[in-house]
Amino acid sequence: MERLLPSVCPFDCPDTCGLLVKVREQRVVSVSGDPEHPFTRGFICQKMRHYPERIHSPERLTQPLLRGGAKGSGAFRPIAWEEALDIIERQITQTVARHGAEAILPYSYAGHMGLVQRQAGDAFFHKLGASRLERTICGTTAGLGFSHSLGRGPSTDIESTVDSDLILIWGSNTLTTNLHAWPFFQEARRRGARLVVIDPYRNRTAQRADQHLMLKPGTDAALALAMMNVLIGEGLLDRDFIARHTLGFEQLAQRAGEWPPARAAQVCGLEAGQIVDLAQAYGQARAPYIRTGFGMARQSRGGMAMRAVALLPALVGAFQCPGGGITRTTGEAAPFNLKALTRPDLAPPGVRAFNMVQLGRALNQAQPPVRLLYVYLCNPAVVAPDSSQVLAGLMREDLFTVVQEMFLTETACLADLVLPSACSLEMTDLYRAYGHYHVQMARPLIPPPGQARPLLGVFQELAGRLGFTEPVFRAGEEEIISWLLQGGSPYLEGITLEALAQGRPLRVNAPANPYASGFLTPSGKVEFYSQSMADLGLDPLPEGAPSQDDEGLGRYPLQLITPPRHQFLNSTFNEVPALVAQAGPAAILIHPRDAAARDIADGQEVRVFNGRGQCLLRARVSQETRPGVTVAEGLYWGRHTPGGQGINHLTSQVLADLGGSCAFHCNLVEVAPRQ
Ligand SMILES: Nc1nc2c(c(=O)[nH]1)N[C@H]1C(S)=C(S)[C@@H](COP(=O)(O)OP(=O)(O)OC[C@H]3O[C@@H](n4cnc5c(=O)[nH]c(N)nc54)[C@H](O)[C@@H]3O)O[C@H]1N2
Ligand SMILES: Nc1nc2c(c(=O)[nH]1)N[C@H]1C(S)=C(S)[C@@H](COP(=O)(O)OP(=O)(O)OC[C@H]3O[C@@H](n4cnc5c(=O)[nH]c(N)nc54)[C@H](O)[C@@H]3O)O[C@H]1N2
Ligand SMILES: [Mo]
Repeated sequence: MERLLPSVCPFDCPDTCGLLVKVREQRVVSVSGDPEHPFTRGFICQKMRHYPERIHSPERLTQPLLRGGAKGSGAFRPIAWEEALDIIERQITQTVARHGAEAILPYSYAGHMGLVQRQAGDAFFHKLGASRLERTICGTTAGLGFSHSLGRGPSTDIESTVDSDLILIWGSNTLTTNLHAWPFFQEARRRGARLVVIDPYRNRTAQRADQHLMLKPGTDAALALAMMNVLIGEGLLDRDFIARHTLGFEQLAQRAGEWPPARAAQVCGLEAGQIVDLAQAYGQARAPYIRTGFGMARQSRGGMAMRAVALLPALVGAFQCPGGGITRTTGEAAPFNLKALTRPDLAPPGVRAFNMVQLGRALNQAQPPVRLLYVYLCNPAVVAPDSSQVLAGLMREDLFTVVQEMFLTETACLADLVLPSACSLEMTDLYRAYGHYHVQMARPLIPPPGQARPLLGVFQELAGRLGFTEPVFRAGEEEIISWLLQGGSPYLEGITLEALAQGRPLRVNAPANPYASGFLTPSGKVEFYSQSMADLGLDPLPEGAPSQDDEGLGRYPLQLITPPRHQFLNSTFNEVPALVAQAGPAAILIHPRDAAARDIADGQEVRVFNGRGQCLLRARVSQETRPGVTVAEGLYWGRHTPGGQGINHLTSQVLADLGGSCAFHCNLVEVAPRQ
């Protein structure tokens, strides 16, 4: 018998799609988009169409595996769960006894976004007194930069952009990373809106835009300041909004005065006229809208870039008009009571913390050393920067590594013990999105294969063995979800367990315009001048100096950005052969001028290198990037590249200016024909 059942896409993407899953005899036959989900609207991405292949893959892990040969040799032997849990329990108790609990480090991110399973280990590691992990790898720089200007909380609803007349997609590749926003932007275009992409290369979205401004990476703050210069100089301002809702306009005007378009044009690699045109269009639009991606924030001065861009809507009063505004994330419209699950109160005070971007340092330089690394929902051997450092750390003989995974990823290959995990269609969870306002609960539709288990049960079992007795170590998924709903946020009014249990998407109670009643900054206003930045010793005004890779300055001539490849989700889907084939060989885009200067022909294998490492890639000589800028899309597993080394061999552990994220798109490299 065949059934069509609702579920939710578990991956780290703003769209968090509502799915319809066709199940026949405990196997998933197909996955499609829920036509009744207001944001999914009946279609899904290329990746998720391959989800049945992924979860029923012959490569899926079904048993615990214990290392049977040299570290990294890939030799494992299957063992029973009891034995696996015995080993972990013994490793934990011995490590704590000999070195203290801070010698243990959990390392997890967002392989699965369900709120229960994603956070399932937190209370356990807190109670244990393990070192804390600062989960900064993705959005903290973007988040802080934005909130210093506009405050915390949700930003503009993408569904409202159908009423915009000018859409700027600024450092986001909508057609790859936020696909379901596209129909809303297209609807706006049908009604007359112009769509402009601001991005260092001609990505999929730029190819379909009305205009593409191909700026140099890391120069967005200069561009934003020059736009302000024009808006102020030409009086294209909403003076009433500025007077009532902003702080520090006079100081901002002075700073923007330092950035005439000609100066910014030099920095950004654009024509002054292009900047003037963009500013005038923005100032004259009825309801201008900006979709900021993370791209501009994955730069050494990325927090400042995000802050500068986020100030533009206030100058023209864009928040006042339906369709206008700015979107960074909508996630904060669903402020679930996560602490009930993560229990930060269980952690002893003063425990040391590691920034996850600097895993290489944590494993190689921390004193006292990390002795036990517990990885789940993350693939640091591929996704973390400065891979040679990360891999050297994972190869340490005196490090015991546990990896809870669905596949033998490159991180799992370096583990001592691998635990097989259930996937989203095999467990209960609650999902919120960072690109829309709908929350949804999913229940198991099929059993996990073999002995694979959900994360929550594994951590609870370990907690039981260590004698932890708090209710969080016993509660089931649904009970935990009921705790997450407590917290009294007006946004969650009407979101009950009973309502969620229907399995349908529910819209949170967020206002259509989240800025209608002010801004969640310290002053309650848009802060052109930020006292909290001054208090941190930072420039209180937006500042236009470009980002740069200080480690490579003067040594390597080409900039390298490393955005996602369409067929992969970070490093996920490298385990689906059809998607690897569609993604094609791992490649680097290089401008014809730079290629000619290096005797590089299209299709040739090249060596890309800097002081941090190297990788071998296929050259794609193309005008889709600008002179001086190279682009390597995607997180290919190292084993899917000719040299066995992925792109993060070239990226740096140096933290961005605010919030401690990684400057993944801020690299200097050299490219040479492969000898
Ligand atoms: N298919 C697919 N979808 C995904 C992902 C994936 O891996 N694959 N990843 C998911 C995750 S975890 C996240 S966080 C989001 C990220 O999605 P986005 O918000 O789109 O962020 P990025 O993909 O990092 O970069 C977006 C664009 O920024 C550009 N960029 C790089 N440097 C600069 C700069 O200095 N200035 C400007 N203006 N642009 C710059 C890049 O060229 C790229 O086109 O996507 C999610 N969606
Ligand atoms: N160079 C470069 N590096 C980047 C980026 C970039 O743009 N450029 N993007 C960065 C960003 S934005 C992010 S968010 C990080 C993401 O980094 P990660 O969070 O590590 O992302 P993934 O590689 O998608 O997922 C990690 C693993 O989770 C596993 N997984 C999926 N579902 C489940 C499950 O239900 N149970 C278990 N146990 N495992 C599961 C997958 O098999 C996968 O191996 O990468 C960052 N790395
Ligand atoms: Mo991310």
